Amino acid sequence: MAKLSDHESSLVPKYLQEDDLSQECKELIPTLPLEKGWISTNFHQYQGFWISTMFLQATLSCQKHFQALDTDILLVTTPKSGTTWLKALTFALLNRNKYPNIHNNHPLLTTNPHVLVPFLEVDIYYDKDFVPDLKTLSLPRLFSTHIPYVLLPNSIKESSCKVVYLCRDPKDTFASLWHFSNKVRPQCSEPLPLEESFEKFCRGVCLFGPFWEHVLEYWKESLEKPEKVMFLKYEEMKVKPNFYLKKLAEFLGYPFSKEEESEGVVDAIVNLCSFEKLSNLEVNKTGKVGFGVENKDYFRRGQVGDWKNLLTVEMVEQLNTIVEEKLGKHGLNF
Ligand code: PAP
Repeated sequence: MAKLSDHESSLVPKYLQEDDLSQECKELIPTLPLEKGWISTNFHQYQGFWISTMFLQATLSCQKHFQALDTDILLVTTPKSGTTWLKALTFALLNRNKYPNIHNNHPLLTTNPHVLVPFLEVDIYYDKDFVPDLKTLSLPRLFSTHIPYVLLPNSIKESSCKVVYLCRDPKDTFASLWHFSNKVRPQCSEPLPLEESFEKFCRGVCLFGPFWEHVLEYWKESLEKPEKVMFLKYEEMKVKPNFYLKKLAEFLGYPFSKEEESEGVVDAIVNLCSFEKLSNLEVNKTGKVGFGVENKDYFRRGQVGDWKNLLTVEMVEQLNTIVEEKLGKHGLNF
């Protein structure tokens, strides 16, 4: 790809700037299988997972530089599995004493959840020349990532930090991903043909895919180390958000007291973080997150089963069969 001039670079959102690569990445890329990306130009298959050029570089940088603390909390998802929601809920629960007045003055009322909880690969390690000092952050440090388990920095696996994994019915994940990709693709590009994108998703070719391998790794970890990895499902959280928020608080070591429950703190956090509330805030209707995606693009419908408005009967059968074969035998169903 030809290098952009400074002026051109300033017009292109950060997530589409792909020409400023580390030497390590430049040497690695030609050795990896290649596919066309959904949003970015390319995907590279690294240790079994399809990753865009810049996220590959950021993943390598994260592996090299990130030092987990025992008190850290890491929120993990495949893209479009409910990341924004999980970030909001976890931020609000950890900071409930700092911001007791949820209806006035709460950061989530004026700041997008992605700004409050940075992604390791999107916000922290994206730039090849800059490794931020994370020692000054207040504890517990809260980060998020889409990085597959196999590619996480060792210190995350070896420390006692907590990992919260949220997954979503792959049919809705695919639908959300397809809509999102069409919104944030470079302006001059055509919309992604649905059939072609679906075929790629079924082959595992999507950001940090295959979807099922990503989910399975964290599912197995959660079974082996339930004190370290908590596994949540979007659909279950939609049905019983209060129940799962309390479970999350217990898992993280910040349980709600009886007084807090009777004072309605759990309800207040669930309401504040609901799709209806967040998507209607001015901050989430305007503005952009640091890497250039518009805040509003993180809020579409926020429903379970919206795939029914997109997928054909044949597509549903095909995806259900794959998911049953890959995940059903491990006890994971949607
Ligand atoms: P990311 O992985 O790219 O960060 P993520 O937040 O997982 O994004 O994806 C957005 C999806 O979560 C959208 O789903 P949809 O396309 O099916 O509508 C978005 O609507 C949904 N979402 C965002 N905020 C919430 C929320 N507070 N509650 C439930 N769903 C939400």
